[in-house]
Amino acid sequence: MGLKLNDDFLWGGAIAAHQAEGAWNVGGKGVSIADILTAGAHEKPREITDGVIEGLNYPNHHGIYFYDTYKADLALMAEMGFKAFRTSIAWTRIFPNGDDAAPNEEGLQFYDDMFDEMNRLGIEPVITLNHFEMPYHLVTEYGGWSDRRLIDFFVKYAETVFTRYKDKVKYWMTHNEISNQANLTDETMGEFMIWTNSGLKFPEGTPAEEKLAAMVQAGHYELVASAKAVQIGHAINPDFVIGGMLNVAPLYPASSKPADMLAVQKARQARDWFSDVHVRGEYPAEFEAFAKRTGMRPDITEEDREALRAGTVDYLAISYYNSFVIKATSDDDAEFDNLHGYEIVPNPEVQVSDWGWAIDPQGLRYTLNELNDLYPGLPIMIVENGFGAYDEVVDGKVHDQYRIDYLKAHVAEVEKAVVMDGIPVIGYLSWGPIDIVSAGTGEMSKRYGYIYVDLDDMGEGSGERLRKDSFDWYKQVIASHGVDL
Ligand code: P53
Repeated sequence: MGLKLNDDFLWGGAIAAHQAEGAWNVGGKGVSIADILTAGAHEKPREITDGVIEGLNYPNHHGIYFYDTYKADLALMAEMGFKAFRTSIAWTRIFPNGDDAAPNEEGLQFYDDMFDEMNRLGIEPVITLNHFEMPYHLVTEYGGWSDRRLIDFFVKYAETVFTRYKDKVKYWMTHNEISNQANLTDETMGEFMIWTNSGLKFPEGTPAEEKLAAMVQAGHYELVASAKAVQIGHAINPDFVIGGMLNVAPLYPASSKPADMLAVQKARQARDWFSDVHVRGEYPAEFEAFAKRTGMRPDITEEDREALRAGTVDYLAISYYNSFVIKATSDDDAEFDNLHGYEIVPNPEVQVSDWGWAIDPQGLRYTLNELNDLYPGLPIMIVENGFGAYDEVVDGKVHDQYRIDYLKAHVAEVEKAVVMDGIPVIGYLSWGPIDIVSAGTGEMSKRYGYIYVDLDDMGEGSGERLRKDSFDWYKQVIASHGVDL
């Protein structure tokens, strides 16, 4: 038995344009930074190629053909009773190069039709402006978000779509998982994260300090762009609800050693400045001290700071998948900073998925409480959570009890956070309600869906959709307002 949530709670699911739509060069769309990512696998990073190279496997070129199938797919979401559906606008359908003088009407029309369809089905659109899919041209011509001019390109794009869809979309978020790039030294995923967030790719052997300074600069421009978009959005429609979006994961100390606890705090601060700026419009003192101490000297003007203060977000959108354990590599606390003094170690207390992601439902309740401690009363929407797993089709059925188990345990913790802890969570959108291309690995076989899509890692298959066992489970959860888990 779960705890009942209010009728207006936004149950649903979430995807991103580049992982689903395909049609990468159709309808006037330009090349995005996702279009030049090859397929990888667990612990085999996706390759970032110089442009599209013939003969390589680029899974985002086809996605699940959502560009052509969205009506039928949305009908399946409606069948599950979805109240809300999150997707992104592919920036490159609107401004194919990012610096174009005028938007591409065919791209604008495509989302007009899609949002009309959602509204017709009674499904609230929740829209991400920038989900790992900025125009590749902005990388080749400007060096991605290392260039201040990106602020204006993004703001123009945001203003264009806010104006166009002002009566069709109410819930927005600016940059997907903006703080991922703080993990830029991660051996397997670091390169991916700074690429997808900022369009930055460093030559082999670039010192970590240099990468960190570039990330801070890019992150700052992204935050200013977000804040300006928030302000413009509210001017276009005061009813808009515009959020920042972050991946959140609890960090646990490896032991009760004080150095481990301090290391946890430092690891958290290495990411939390993004949400602090989104929510409070100010850099935290710790960040300012760090920038000064390292001699980083980011380009942050007084005018930027004013923009940040004036464009704070209405809510936080979060993704939650897993938790991590942090171990101090030194007892000397003077060494702790964003790059030094700690490492991530396995957690012997929890199980992991086939991709090594820790399964930690209680960590979700912990995280929701922690966020509310940091930003009291700020609405939180969970816009990603789910279990990437291999599925097997037997006689046209997928018995995905493992996925139901994961989701059931996580939803139960969300309900406790809302009902017992009083945390203002306004929605739960699970990730990939229909199977899509994995962002991290480019695989099709890392599946999150309630709906199975018959396509494999090479893009082969009929594309047919099948309801998994979890489809009926989620339908019953939504219908019972979270009681029948
Ligand atoms: P996949 C980790 C690695 C890559 C992307 O991830 C990630 C994360 C989690 O922080 O972010 C989100 O597909 C992202 C989605 C993505 C989802 O996690 O690698 O917003 O685009 O698909 C799941 O299993």
